[in-house]
Amino acid sequence: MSSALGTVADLPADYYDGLVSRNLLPLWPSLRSVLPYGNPARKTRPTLWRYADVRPNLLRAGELAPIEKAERRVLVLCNPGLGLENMQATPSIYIGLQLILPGETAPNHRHTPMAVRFVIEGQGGYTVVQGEKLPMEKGDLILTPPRLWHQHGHEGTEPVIWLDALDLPLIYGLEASYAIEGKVQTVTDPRNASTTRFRQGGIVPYASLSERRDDYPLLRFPWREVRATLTGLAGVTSKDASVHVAYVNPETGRECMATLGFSALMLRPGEELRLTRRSASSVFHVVEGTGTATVDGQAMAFGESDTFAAPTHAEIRLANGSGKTPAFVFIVDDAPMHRKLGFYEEFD
Ligand code: 1HN
Repeated sequence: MSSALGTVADLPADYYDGLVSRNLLPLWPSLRSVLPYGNPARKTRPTLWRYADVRPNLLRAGELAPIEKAERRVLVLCNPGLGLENMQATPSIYIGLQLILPGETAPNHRHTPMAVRFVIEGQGGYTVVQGEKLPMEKGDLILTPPRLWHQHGHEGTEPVIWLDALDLPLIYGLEASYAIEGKVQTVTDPRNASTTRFRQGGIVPYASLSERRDDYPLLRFPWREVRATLTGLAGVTSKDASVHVAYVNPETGRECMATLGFSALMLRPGEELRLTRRSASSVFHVVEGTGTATVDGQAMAFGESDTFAAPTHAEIRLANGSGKTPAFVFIVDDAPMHRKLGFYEEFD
């Protein structure tokens, strides 16, 4: 039964002021705002960040902010609905575009938020995670799990730019976000052995069957393999099903990180797709192709390397702008967190 609840104005002013002076508040005037009926209140706006707008500003940051003065040279993709200063693409997802120039190194540290890198352009970049050197090619996904040491470097000749996705808004909101500085790591595994060990889905080192499972057995997912998998999948997927793969822990088959989830979608030539509406918020990054995203009725034309955000419970439609070539999109969402907390939902 829905009925209007009492307001602060209904209360004697001296009573209300007395509550406030004792650090107390009545719940009922605010109950509908923190717990609305039917749908959550959402401040997150469907927002598109064009790479053509970000890139020149990021390259300018390369001139304005030496790496020693920046530690990480990043422009943050801030959702205007959430307040730019809060650095949230969605309520739980932080997204930044990071630039590293030839010869630069970004110092070793570890922190409580988890991070992933998704490479946008440039050759020769690398991240070292716990001694394992992970090469960064366009489209590769690199995991830097919570509390693991990581540093970046660049052995190439052109600028390297990647997208960082972190669960920072959540961890900061928990007042649990902090970092520890470290000495430069010694590379103990120059060959990125984890990506060799788990080269192919469905085939794992035999010891995985009996050994204690690693929380993060695979730290780098090469785009070459993901793209080939999507292209193959398109050949065996019916027209009315989406061509969509998830990045998982190869030992458990479950999500590879605890809080945020990662997936890649192929839009076949001419395809128009309505995604299942669900409780999770998400960020989409275009790897290849052009098209239109319509999020809660707002149409946004996208091209290669553009990034856009969709709030929780959003209605999302994606249309490939080409009838001849496929489009590929990388997706970050907070579905793993929603699932673990017991409120993940899909609608219709
Ligand atoms: C961080 O550690 C990195 O290691 C990038 O490259 C962006 C944003 C907020 C907090 C930590 C990195 C970050 C970050």
